[in-house]
Amino acid sequence: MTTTHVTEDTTADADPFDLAQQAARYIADATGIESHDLALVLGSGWGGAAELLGETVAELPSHDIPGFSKPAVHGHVGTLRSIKITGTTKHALVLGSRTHLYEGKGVRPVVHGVRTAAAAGCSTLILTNGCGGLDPAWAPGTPVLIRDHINLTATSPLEGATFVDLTDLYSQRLRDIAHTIDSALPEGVYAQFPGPHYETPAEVKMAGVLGADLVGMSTTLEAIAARHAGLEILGISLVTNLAAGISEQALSHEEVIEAGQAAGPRISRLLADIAKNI
Ligand code: 8IG
Repeated sequence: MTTTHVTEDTTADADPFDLAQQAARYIADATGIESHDLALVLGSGWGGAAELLGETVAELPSHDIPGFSKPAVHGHVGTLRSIKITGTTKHALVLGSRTHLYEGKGVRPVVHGVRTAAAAGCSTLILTNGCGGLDPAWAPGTPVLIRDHINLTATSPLEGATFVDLTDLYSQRLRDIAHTIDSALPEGVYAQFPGPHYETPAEVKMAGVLGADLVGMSTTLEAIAARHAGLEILGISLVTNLAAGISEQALSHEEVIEAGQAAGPRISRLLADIAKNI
């Protein structure tokens, strides 16, 4: 007798764009908001930003939405919120957690949230993250606008002959808006490593030689999928630690969480002010 192994995951084989459409349909039905305008992905340290954006219309556990899975990292919030942005007629979709490439589920789940945001009507996407900084002048807690990225994951969210232009991937127009809120916001190039380990000092040095100012484990694959889906993108990193070898200190996840919490009120205000002006 042969036994067949049947997994519960029926989404793995689904067309990723169909799955995003299903998720968007679910969100429209569950929130009562037929079309959203703006999506935000909240990374490490950015969890408090949603409260300042406006009035929460609905909050959905992410794992109830087609194609979404439970968050893997402590400190990440596994909900999706629909928020009416104060002082505007716009509705924001706030993704409180992301799936990381290092979870080993492949690239499709990593970019499902972004594709869902596009399917839900969003035209703008704000990607945030916590990361390591290469510039010693950027103390833990410093927010940095992403000007460009280096994708060191050796993969892409796009499949087949999908040749997408990534010039001005991180919109100059949106960076200009961010600078009207805080003209002193620095800009940098973000390099995505696969993780989950942090870099060695030699890898950080390599990233610097290649032109990176920030090192992290997210964002670039999402930005690529977002551009493909037609979204205009703003990326903001929170430097939660100096990258390995830039300071004498070893890296710890606790330190990362603490730096995020300390910077929380300031960066939440910043993000809300930017979102209101988009
Ligand atoms: I928070 O120093 C955070 N995420 N790759 N390196 C990488 N990811 C990070 C880091 C870091 N800090």
